[in-house]
Order: sequence, then structure tokens, then C-alpha cells
Amino acid sequence: MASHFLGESLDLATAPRSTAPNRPRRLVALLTTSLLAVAMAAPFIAAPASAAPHRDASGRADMVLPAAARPVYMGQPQLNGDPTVGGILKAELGGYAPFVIPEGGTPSFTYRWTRDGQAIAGATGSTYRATAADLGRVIAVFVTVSYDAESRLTLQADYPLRIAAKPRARGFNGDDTLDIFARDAAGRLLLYPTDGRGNWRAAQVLGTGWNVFNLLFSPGDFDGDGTVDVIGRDAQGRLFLYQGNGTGGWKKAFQIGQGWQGFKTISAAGDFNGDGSNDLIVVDQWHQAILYPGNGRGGFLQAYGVDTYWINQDPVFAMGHFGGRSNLGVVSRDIHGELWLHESSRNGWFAGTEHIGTGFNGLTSVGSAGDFNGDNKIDAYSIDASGRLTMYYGKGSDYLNSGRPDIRWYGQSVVGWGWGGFTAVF
Ligand SMILES: [Ca+2]
Ligand SMILES: [Ca+2]
Ligand SMILES: [Ca+2]
Repeated sequence: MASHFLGESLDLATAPRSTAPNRPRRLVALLTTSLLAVAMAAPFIAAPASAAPHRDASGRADMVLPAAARPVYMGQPQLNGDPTVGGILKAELGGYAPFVIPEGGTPSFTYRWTRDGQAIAGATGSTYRATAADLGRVIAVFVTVSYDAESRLTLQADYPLRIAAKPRARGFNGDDTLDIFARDAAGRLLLYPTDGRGNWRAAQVLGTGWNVFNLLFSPGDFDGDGTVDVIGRDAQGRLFLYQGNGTGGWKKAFQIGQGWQGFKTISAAGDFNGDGSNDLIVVDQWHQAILYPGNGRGGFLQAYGVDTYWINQDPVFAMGHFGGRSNLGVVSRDIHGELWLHESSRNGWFAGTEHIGTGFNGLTSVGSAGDFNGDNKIDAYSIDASGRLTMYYGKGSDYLNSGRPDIRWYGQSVVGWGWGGFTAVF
């Protein structure tokens, strides 16, 4: 068995396929969080104000009624959204609507966000955009509902989330919007940036000589320096990392693997195992999906099989937090042109597969590069034989309340022409 990365030998035959080394710890973490949530879910009743009897001039005790603390109830809040650097997290009410007994008054909400248990200054809204300072840290949010000064309840939202490295969806040139890479027949690598609201900006040439690669993709930030990178595989099966400089150029390139020529597909997976670093997923010649977890510095941790029999699933591409929740999506297209969303709760394993599209056969290219139209919902694209670039607008989590949970798209539109001459688009 070939070694798949430098300096370390990996025998896929012995790579764990069904064991889940990080499951127990994750489970403990979830249980701890759940217990905390349960403990905190009990109605919080403020201690009554001091009610020492007041004595009037005659010395007669007189009851003074303190402001009454009424028990407050609230369904378990949820923490959702895109747990990556630059992604928006949302605290959402869950379960039942808050109420107070005896009833009366209008609930108001306040929020407190924490990073590794410490309050984040200024983070008091219902949403929070993760920053570079949050990379690898655990973000939590506490929701307080108040009916009056005495009647309030604070719950921690389920579940705290570890923030992953910047995803490919943040683009390459530093403005955190979708960009698409394309290689032309002459081997030039081009960048087609957008303004993040569905408009193209001027294309730029990123380099020449890229014809040496038979496979190109962007893993997001793979080396942990905060910038989106590109990976290429050459004919010898060597894998090279091109470090983005964060402003549309490069730092340097270096080899990060060898022996990758046997893989049918290699693609980004996002932070599939939830440790904060971006990972890769490959399909080998036996149609097995194998995760190559990134080590956050441009290298790899131990690879392992995550699914079997992904026959003829080509292409495979990362969709990030397509469902608008903290789940991570990887999409594949089968030979019938159906699109399948394979989701993970970022524990290193797939949780389930959903059908999300049909009629994608006959297209030259299908992929996803982030949010094209600026609604903070991940979109997909295709290129057909006539060179048309079509964008498919994802619904994010809106599909959950749409009455048609089977429809994951708002619609589609052609956003470019003349894309047929490229030898790679990603
Ligand atoms: Ca980088
Ligand atoms: Ca990871
Ligand atoms: Ca969108």
C-alpha cells in the first residue's frame, strides 16, 4: 500500500474503519452539556428581596410586599449556524415559547456569548460572527428571558460549538465572499471574484503552469494561518499545498503528500471531525470514502474509512453548512444525475444521506464555492456543455419551516457564459 503522505507511513488496510476513537470523548462532552442544560432548565426563581416587617410609628408590624419573583419557563434554546471562522452563529429559541406564572408582561431576551467559557466583549446579540480569535475554541451562548427585574430565566443553548478554520466559502481574495477558481487550456489559474451579492468583479490571473495538476480543489484554510488555500495533485500522485496569502496571491507551495494517484476523487470535507482543522475526503479505487483529517498545519492525522461503496459517485464536493445548521455537508452526484447530501454532525462520521437534487447528469461540472447571492445560504453551481454557469440557491435552514422539507433550493439562474473552455473549475 502506498504511503499517502510524507514522513509517515499509512496502511489503509489497517486504518480503522468502524471504530470511532473520538466518539466516547464526544459523547461525554455532549452528556456533560446535556446535564448542564437539564440542571439549568429548572425554572430559575430569583431570591426574594429582603422582606423584613416594616414597623410603623406605632410599632405595629406591617407586611411590605417585595416585587414578586414569578417562575419563568422557556424551551431549550439552540445554538445553530455556521461554526467556522467568519461564519454566523445563531441563538434560537427551541421547544415551547417562554411563559411566566402568573402570566403578565412581555418577554424580553438578552444574550451572552462565551469563548472557552469567557465572555466575549460586546457579543450580546442573538447572532455572533466567529472571528479568527475563535479558531479551535468552543463558543457557547446563554439566553436570558425576562418578564420583569425579578422574573427571569437563563439557559445555555444546546450545544456549544468548536469553531473550525476558514472554509472555502470565504473566498480567496480576502473580502470573505464567494470566488470561483478556473484553469484555462493554457494552464493559467484564474480567479473570478464576486462582491458577495451576486455580482462578478474583474477576473484576475493567479498563476501559470497549473496544467501539471490532474486534480485541483480548495480545502479552505488548510494550514491554519487564516487564509484559504489550494491543493493540486500531479500525475505522479503528489499532493501540493498552495498557501493563499489572504489577498488573492500566494505565500508558497510545498508538497504535502504522495501516493494519491489511485484515488478517484479527492475533495474538501470541511472540519469533518470537529477538531477545528479542515479535512479532506477521498474515494479510493474500491469506492470507499476515506477521511484524511487535517492536522491544522498543512499535514494529516491518521486516515480512516467513513463509508463504503460510493460507487460512481463523481464528483464529490464539500457544501459546508448547506443546511443552515451546524451539521456539515458533503455532496455527491451518482450516475443517474441525482445529488446526495451526506451530513455529519462534525464528529468524524456520517450521520445520514438525503436526496437534494435531480437532473444533474450531462453537466460538465457540479460544485459549490459558497454563497453567491449574499443571503448567507450556501449555493451550488453547474457548468453545462454549452459553457453556461448556473447557480442553484440553497435555502439554508429555511426548508425546515417551508412545508416542503424535501425542497432545498429557492431556484436557479444562469450567472455566466463561456465557462466551457476551462479544464478545471472549483
Ligand atoms: Ca491558509
Ligand atoms: Ca478536522
Ligand atoms: Ca445563497
